[in-house]
Amino acid sequence: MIKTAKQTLALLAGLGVGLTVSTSAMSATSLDQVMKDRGLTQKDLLAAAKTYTPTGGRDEYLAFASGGQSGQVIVYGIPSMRILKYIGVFTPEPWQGYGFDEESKKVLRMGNIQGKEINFGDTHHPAISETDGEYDGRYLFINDKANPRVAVIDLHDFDTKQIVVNPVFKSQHGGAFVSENTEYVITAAQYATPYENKFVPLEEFNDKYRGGMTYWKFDRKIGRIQEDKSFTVMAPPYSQDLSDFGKGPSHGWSFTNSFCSERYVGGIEKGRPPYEAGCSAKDTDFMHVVNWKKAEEVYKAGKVKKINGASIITMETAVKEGILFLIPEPKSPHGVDVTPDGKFIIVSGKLDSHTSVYSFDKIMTAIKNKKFESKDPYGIPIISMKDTLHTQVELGLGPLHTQFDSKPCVAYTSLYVDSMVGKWDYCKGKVLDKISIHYNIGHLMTMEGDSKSPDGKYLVALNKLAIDRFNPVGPLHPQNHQLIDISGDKMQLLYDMPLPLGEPHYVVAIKADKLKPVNRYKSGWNPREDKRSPYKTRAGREKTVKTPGKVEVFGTTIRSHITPETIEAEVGDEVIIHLTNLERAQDQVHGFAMYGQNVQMSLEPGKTSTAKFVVDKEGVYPYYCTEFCSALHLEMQGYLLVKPKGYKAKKGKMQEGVSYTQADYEKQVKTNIETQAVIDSVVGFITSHNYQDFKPVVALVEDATDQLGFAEEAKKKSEVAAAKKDWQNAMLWANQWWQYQVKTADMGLRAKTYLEEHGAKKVK
Ligand code: CUK
Ligand code: CUA
Repeated sequence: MIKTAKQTLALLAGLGVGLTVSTSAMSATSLDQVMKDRGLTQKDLLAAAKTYTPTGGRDEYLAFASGGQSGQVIVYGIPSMRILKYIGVFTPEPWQGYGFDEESKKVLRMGNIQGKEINFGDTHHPAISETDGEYDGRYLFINDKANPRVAVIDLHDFDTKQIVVNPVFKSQHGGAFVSENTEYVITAAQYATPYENKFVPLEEFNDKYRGGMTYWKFDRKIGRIQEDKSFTVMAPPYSQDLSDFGKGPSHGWSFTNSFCSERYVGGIEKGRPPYEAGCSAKDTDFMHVVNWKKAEEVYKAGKVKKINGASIITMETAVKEGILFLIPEPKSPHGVDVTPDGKFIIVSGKLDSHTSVYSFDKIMTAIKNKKFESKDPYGIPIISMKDTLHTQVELGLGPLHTQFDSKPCVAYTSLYVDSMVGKWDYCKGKVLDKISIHYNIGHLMTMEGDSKSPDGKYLVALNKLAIDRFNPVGPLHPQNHQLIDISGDKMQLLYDMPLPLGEPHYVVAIKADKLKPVNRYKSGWNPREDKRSPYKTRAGREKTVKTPGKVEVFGTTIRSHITPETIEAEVGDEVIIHLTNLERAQDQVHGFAMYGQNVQMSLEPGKTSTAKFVVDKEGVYPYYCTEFCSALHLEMQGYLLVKPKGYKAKKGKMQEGVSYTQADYEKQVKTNIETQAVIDSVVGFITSHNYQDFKPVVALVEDATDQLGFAEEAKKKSEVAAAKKDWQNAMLWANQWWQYQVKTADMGLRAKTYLEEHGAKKVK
């Protein structure tokens, strides 16, 4: 709701009277009538009541979904299923200025592949950082399958801070998953390739193409992955798929499954049967069991081979040191999920109707007793399935991924072919319940379902197809996330949420109160590097520095102007614009965009951002604020003037649209004096209450004090001009003085309303 300055004043004049306009009278229709009109059942109403979140209400959980082909992360609330944010990760995201300001370009360009700029990512699996096996809400990791990359998002501001590129893989599906204390983030190769960046004929697939698992070292203190402390365990070309870390008793171990362990190479164009035929011929594939603690020791002892600068534990070393083992698993598995107690590993083969539960204890016993059924062609010991299986359950067709309940032994598995979720007991090996979804489910997710203590409550089904569930919008349909209530014995479908942004493969949800994001930055902050920007500019210190071939602006934004309002350059100049948002109040964001330069900045309170470009054509380039930040937002504008080389300025005065008289000036001053009275009474209200106990109010008061200071300066300028009988400037400065007053009043009003609504106490 945007008020004009006059309306704001009118409201203020009433000082609270009529501010809390009562919500509209009760709707004329009864609940029964609404049910009848919309064809709703009691069951629908129950479902609605379980998800409906009244205005101003908050969600109990926040979900972080991969954005699939959008290369982003989608944040939404549960149970309301309201989307809260898209976080730019591997793809430019204009709203956040991601990929359009210099600071974020640096992050995006960390993801270059062999020098090439990549502006696309296929995000699959988000993971929240853990402490002691519990989600701690500090960081989020996400992988890119198309290009073997991992990104780090800091949940203190929901910004992408780092992208790392896997130096040896050429694809990377199985990530990101974190170990119990986020020591490592694992990613596994999918499509085997040579590790070196060179050509190797497909005829040498078995000998020269390799898969593997990379263990990215994460440094919690700095919140970044340390590439030089990360290592890769080389593996045969078995198309390693998903992974999971052990926890509790299985901490120190990780599990990665695979498909196409036939090592089949297709070639339709040469008359060979396609990949799908050759990759599903055997009955089983291999689960890779890795002792990563041991691998870490071996890496630290320097027993690695360097390829493309990365530390590689070869298969030979892995076998010799007892790091890598294989166990047959049902054909074409897609999920490998460690149970919350860390005792079992659940694998489902897409081409098998069983879900298999492996016992970590049994695996350890076999390894300790060196009881192997054979070796694979690369000398890796194979432990038999029957020695390690705890149980198998016939759940349904196309089982994929498994998640866990808060109730012991209860798991949920997605059934792709059946389009169902199966609820079952993995200890006793029995099916408990099934529910249909719409349609063809991939992953599913329960609240904090990857942690040591899942919360249960809700389950989200991430369906591959929506088909007929929503209004048609052309051949490309939105994705369908379905919310299911799992608090009772029977699952209940609550809600369909269309997601119109890529295909989110996986999502994780954390208790919302574990997240403590900031709502403003320290002044002059570069959030991408989490430090003070060298270009921080304070109010009154704005300047434009010209050097040959370069114009560098140190500017600011505040309601409602950008300083500077004109920038002059010559054709061929490099223009660098640093802007600091001086605001401190919550949600007081400005933006910056300009004609013809592909520039867009998001200036959150306190942030300093930089735009950089070369002006190669003369002309007039308007720029403006891109966020509707205030009543005079449209006036938050300016011009970049690009002159031809060697242009000589013509003599001339600014052409004014209106001339002002003494009467105009005096009228304005009278208004200003009345406005000041209003401000004084609002200030009186605030300072007579314990406003310092309310952080958002303190921020508003800080901003209001700034604006009032500017008002004072403008007032002086108007008085100086008036003394010289320069009524034009006297009137203009008097009006600017009033503009500052209006903004002061606006913030004061917001502060006052907040205090009233939050039960502030009178202190004097
Ligand atoms: S994957 Cu897409 S449904 Cu990338 Cu985890 Cu299984
Ligand atoms: Cu600042 Cu609009």
